[in-house]
Amino acid sequence: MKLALIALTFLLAEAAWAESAGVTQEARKFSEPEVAIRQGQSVTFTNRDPFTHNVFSKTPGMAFDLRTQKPGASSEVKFENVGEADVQCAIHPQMRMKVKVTR
Ligand SMILES: [Cu+2]
Repeated sequence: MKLALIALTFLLAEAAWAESAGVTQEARKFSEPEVAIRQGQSVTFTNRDPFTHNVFSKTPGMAFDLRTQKPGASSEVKFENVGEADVQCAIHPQMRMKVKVTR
């Protein structure tokens, strides 16, 4: 039990620092409240809903806009600057998450 917990902790730490992170949009929600990546890494946003989303961020230095993202579509966003991006969906204002980028 204790070992399993330690293994899980390692897995989670690994996931947080993976080459790139994946976030899905499903049931009008982001799959993660926040993801942590390193400068220069990417986050892939995948729409798993049967309707469109429009994921974007207006955070200075980290802004992007995926525009209309159709069901099943994936888009990769590369983050070149350190900081904390507030990510939202223009169609569903309740959808929010953060991308934390460190050096
Ligand atoms: Cu949406």
